[in-house]
Amino acid sequence: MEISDNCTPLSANNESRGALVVFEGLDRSGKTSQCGRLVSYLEGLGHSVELWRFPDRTTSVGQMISAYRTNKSQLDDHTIHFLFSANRWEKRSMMETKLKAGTTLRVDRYSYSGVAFSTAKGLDFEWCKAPEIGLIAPDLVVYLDITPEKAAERGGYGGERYEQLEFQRKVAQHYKLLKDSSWKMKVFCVDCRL
Ligand code: FDM
Ligand code: MG
Repeated sequence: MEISDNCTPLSANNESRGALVVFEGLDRSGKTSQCGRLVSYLEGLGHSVELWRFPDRTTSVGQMISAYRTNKSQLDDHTIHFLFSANRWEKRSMMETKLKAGTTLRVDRYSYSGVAFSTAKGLDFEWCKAPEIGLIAPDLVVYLDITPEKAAERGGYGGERYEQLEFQRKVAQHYKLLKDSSWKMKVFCVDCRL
């Protein structure tokens, strides 16, 4: 079963609603710069668009996640998995409100990161997908397809818990298992324009 099957489609017949566009990829795959470009492009076309990212560090759950990621706290793998998911749940109603009001959300990481990173640690696939059931289904997932080796060459690599080449290789394999019909694979290119 695909992750998007677990998520709730948002009134597919409502043409005035915004789109939920998710960017996924390894750490240092270029999601953040691609995301800025897409937002500027859509704004230029007159769309209402916002840039979101998960984890969202502004919430109290997000701060617990930040402490874990920077090795300031230790948490059981299952516990941190739930925190990442809870961080999406606490933004769900705001996400629905924005989409229904016609705002397009371009989101840096979503449920696919949650499952790819936790299953790369060895957690069970079905168990990892379960807390995502009921989140809003993306309209499009753009996967930035950079190799783990190429990502590791980029500046500042290694500063965070998950930025280890061996681990990122496993994450890349697990991402490939998640690919479904909502995905568009995008080969990494520093100068690419969306
Ligand atoms: N990450 C991110 C997870 O392990 N699970 C999740 O649900 C999410 C959203 O946290 F290494 C990982 C992926 C990445 C780190 O992401 C934070 P950024 O994009 O590097 O800030
Ligand atoms: Mg990162």
